[in-house]
Amino acid sequence: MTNQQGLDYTARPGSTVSGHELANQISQELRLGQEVEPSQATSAQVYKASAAVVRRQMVEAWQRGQSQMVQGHTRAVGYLSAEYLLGKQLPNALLNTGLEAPFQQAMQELGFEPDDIFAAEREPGLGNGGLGRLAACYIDSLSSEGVPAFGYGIRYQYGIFEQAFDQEGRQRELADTWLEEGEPWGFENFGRARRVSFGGSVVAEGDRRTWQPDWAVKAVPVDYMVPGYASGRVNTLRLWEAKAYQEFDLATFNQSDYIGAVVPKVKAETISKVLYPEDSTPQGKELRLEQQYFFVAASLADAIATFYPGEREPDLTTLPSKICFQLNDTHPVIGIPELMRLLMDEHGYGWDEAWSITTRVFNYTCHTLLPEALEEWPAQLIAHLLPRHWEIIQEIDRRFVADLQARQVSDEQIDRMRIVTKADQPKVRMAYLATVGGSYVNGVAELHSQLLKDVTLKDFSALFPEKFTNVTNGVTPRRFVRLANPRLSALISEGLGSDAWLSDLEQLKGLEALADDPSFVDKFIEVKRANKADFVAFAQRKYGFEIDPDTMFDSMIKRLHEYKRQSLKILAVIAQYAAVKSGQVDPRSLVPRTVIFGAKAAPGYAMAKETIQLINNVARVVNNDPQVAGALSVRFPWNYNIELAEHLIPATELDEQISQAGKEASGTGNMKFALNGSLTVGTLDGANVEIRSRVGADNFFLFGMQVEDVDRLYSEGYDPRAYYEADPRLKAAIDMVASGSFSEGERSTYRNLVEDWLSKDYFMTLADFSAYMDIQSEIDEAYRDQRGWARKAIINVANSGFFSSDRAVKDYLERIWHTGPQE
Ligand code: Z57
Repeated sequence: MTNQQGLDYTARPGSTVSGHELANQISQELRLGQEVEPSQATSAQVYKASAAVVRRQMVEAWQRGQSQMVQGHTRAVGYLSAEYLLGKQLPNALLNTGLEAPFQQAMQELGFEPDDIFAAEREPGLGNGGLGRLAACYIDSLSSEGVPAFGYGIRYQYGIFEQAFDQEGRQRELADTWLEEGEPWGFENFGRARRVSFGGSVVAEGDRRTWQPDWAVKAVPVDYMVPGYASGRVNTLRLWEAKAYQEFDLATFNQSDYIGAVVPKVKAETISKVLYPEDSTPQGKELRLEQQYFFVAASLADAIATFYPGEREPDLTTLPSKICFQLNDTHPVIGIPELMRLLMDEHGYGWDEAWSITTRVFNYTCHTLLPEALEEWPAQLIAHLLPRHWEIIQEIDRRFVADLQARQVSDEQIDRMRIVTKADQPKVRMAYLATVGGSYVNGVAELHSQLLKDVTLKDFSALFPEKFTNVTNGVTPRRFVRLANPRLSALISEGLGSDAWLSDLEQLKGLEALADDPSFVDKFIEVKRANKADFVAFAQRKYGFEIDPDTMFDSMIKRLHEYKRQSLKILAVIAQYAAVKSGQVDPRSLVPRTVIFGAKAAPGYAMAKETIQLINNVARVVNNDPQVAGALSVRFPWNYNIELAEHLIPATELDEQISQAGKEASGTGNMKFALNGSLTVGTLDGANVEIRSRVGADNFFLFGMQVEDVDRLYSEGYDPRAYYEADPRLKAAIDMVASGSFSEGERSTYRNLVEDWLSKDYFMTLADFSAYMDIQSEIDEAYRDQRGWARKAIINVANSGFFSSDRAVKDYLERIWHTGPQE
């Protein structure tokens, strides 16, 4: 039996196992693997045993896929990413392998609740936000499409920090101890360990230059299986762990220097110790460059060893037919000089041949428009840590400049385009290195790709237009619809007559006709109501919140960043509150809302942290004020992560995508919401543009300035204070913050925020405030008509099939990777 992609459904791992058989295997694993009687086992033990059993179900398909990949002739994809924000593995593995129903039966037989078992899993938070979650969606879709692929990254011992709020509402960061009690999915593959070296110098031997490093660590791969949905393919996510070659120095220990004896171990393990919590602004830290080189060097060597097994002098001119590497942002771009080094210094190729291979295997995805988010490494740091790479980068730059001169490019433009800046303290522009050293550069939404060509990489796109392309982001409907929202999934399958939409999401279009079918609309309303009730229970249990299910659930979940403008949302809430307090608005005239925020701030980002504190204190004041009780409440569940997203998105009715136009590269939360029947209030930014054009202007609450308006206002000279003076609602809100209403009378608490609003407001929150308030009234009007609202929501779902990561991966296959399913 095959599906449209010609994939073999019957090859689906696990699909032939009965519930009873699965129960036996789990019991056996509990008894023999954990030495516990099933009837005595804890949820954590059953979880661990279940994971082991499910893993075993996938082994055969995994091995088959691996050998087909090595022996076959289909170009594989190596996705190089410093982040993978995976979320829990067990429910996903069960769904993709067809073991969901047998597992339910098995749990019933053994006397456990599946949800209790799932709850025992700690989610691997090996990413910060959108970029890391995108990588996780893409490896799911690569497997689901049957494409031979590797995800390569770092197995951080501590992932994204756990967020807590203190008494004052400030963010506190705690270590994410996800490995505390072990973890059943990763397989430490010692046999594939690689040496990764650092430092030292370069020595000339005749006409050959070789690197003599002065220290090295062992990179040990921890392999995770990535089962495709109903495809029978299981790919590998290979996350590297850093270890010391000499873990323990006995001589030092014997001199009673117990700490000194483990210094090399500590130093080596530091490399994969912790995920950098910066999202979209780089931190120029030596350790971060060490992390980047560490995983990229190990991955490239691993890929070569995989495709040329046992060959001492492989013909690496064939490498581009074996694999291509996708650079997820600039973090892995050091791979370009590393492959040049491997080809020249280790395998004896000349520059031209090495360059021809290198530029054909690498492609680069840019995820940002913020100039400060493009990594630039001090040349001095690269020279110190990776002296041979520094030489190679200079030579790439020299040849590139010569090429530009040959094309009659002006000196001024050449200086703008140099990979290595001309300065006393030169820097290496990693985005430029990626653009020059690879075949394609893509942005992550239509608008973003256009702005890359027009602004960020303008000079490059003018000279090398064929390099530039777009792939609009996508999300996996398996995790974010099927698993997160089983009720809606069942309704969709009922409406469409099958569940084939899960691997062909454009089929959702068939729901459009049902938007005018009253009984379908009723069922849709009932699904949302039940999801809201679930969220209320979850939030009560987990956070102690008392949420009124009969309010509009209005959610803004994403990293805390000025450009995303959580400020705009909280100012609007404050303005509404102020209007009630001053008697201008009767709270009974409002559509009752629960405004829900989820956001982590980078630990060193002061303005973002002040915003978090403000939101928490607005929540404290508003939620305790009987005057607005029943009309307005604000909730800020801490530690926003995949689990929270999976609970909140299906329950949300209105989602906020309100970044300043031209700043959000794409956004992917917007897609998850649309697919789950939420309506968006948003600016024309990132992928919002494409969502709106697909779902239709009537079904999207658009407001605010567009990119051209922003540019114009900026060049005219933007004065935020004028907006403060002009709109009394805005003035009242800011005055309330400044006067200490949310800091027990203390006027200095939010000084930085208030000062910034009134004097800088770089992302023009104040300029968009009035339009934002006005659209909120329209939203209230629309919400009063519950059936009309549901109809719009259904149309959103029906027209969002494009935003599947399966479609995105197919676009990459066609436009960039030039490959497809394993043949
Ligand atoms: C990150 O999460 C994103 C961009 C970055 O440069 C870094 Br670093 C981290 C996000 C963008 O901000 C989103 O707009 C986009 O949807 C996401 O990457 C995935 O492309």
